[in-house]
Amino acid sequence: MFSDRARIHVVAGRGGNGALSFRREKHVPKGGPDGGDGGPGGSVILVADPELRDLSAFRTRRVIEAGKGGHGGGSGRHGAAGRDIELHVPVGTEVRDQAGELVADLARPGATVVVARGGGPGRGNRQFATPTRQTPRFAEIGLPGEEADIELHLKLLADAALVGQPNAGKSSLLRRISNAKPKVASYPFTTLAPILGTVDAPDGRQLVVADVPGLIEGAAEGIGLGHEFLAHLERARVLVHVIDAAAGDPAEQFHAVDRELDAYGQGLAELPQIVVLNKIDIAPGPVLEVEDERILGVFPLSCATGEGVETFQRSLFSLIPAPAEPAFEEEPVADFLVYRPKPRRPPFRILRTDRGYRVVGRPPEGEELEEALRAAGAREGDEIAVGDESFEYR
Ligand SMILES: Nc1nc2c(ncn2[C@@H]2O[C@H](COP(=O)(O)OP(=O)(O)OP(=O)(O)O)[C@@H](O)[C@H]2O)c(=O)[nH]1
Ligand SMILES: [Mg+2]
Repeated sequence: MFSDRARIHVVAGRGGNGALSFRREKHVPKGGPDGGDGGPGGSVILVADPELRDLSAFRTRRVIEAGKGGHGGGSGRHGAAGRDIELHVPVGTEVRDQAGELVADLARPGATVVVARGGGPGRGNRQFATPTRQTPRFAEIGLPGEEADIELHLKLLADAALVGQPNAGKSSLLRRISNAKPKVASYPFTTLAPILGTVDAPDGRQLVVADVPGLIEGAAEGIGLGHEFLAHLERARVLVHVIDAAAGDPAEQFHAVDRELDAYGQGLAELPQIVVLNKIDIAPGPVLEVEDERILGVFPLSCATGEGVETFQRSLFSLIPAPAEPAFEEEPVADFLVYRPKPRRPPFRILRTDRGYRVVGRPPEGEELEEALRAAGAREGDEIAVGDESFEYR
């Protein structure tokens, strides 16, 4: 069963206690303090893994705890660092906090976010010795690790997404053009979960196309399979709108689906569309009487006979431009989105540099930026570059 949501409880490890200890040697009557520091607690880190398809791994794994830091010991022994837990999630996973605020978007393979940071270690009494206080009879205890309820929401990353009413032939089309083999049947709502297929071009270029469950009037209010799956269209660059030419006026069907996209919001109604008029084997010569600047092209075809499919497939590659990926020398950590109900502020990205982090895009200021840097894994002393300025993280 495909699972695109998960709620997990993450607990970072507590930092180990510093030791309270004095040197004991045969011929040294009053040994100095030698209590070592505790080890830092382990953190819980999410990592975007391109091998994963969904979040079903979290159905049975709800509480995730990182390791505790070890306690310090005598003779200056430091406690061991607690073990970090790296949780693998599919690429395209959005992370929200308890309040429902978007914290980070793991949209790139290898992107990471620290969702619970390990507690700081306690210092041993050796660290507190000063010329005037030679026998400190105290040590620090380690700090508790962070703990949080977080929500994961997978939004598939596809170049194009198929939309249309049930039975229009979306899955049939994906079977024709890609390596995916979704189920096809003559009843509505055959497709119950989104599926991705890869379409190959002769020149080696590839496109990822998503097939999502069919959409009917009122879907935005929860009718049919509802609009739950429309979230997977949000990140598509183009919608491939599949219409059953044998099921009545294509324009009416077009508008019916379009109204649902509009009702859902999140920019779906603004996405460019490539329209497919399917089933020309039983409804030859269909015409779409719609004037709309979002429509990049209209392709009559038949998934049953294959007629027109090749032309459509070729056009997909010319109509969908290659993604404008800015070239970054640094490694992306994650896309962070500061949630504003509307308008949605464009994401900013935090990149790892050799000395710390660089923030690109339109970062927020103050606490929000600090929070994002913290989640990216920034530690005291890291150099943070924002635009032309740079400062030290603390
Ligand atoms: N005659 C004819 N039938 C087709 C064509 N394309 C698909 N079909 C049939 O239409 C029915 C629905 O096809 P699907 O591909 O399952 O449609 P879908 O849009 O994925 O439907 P849902 O998953 O329910 O939303 C199946 O019985 C297909 O065999 C076509 O070009 N011509
Ligand atoms: Mg289907």
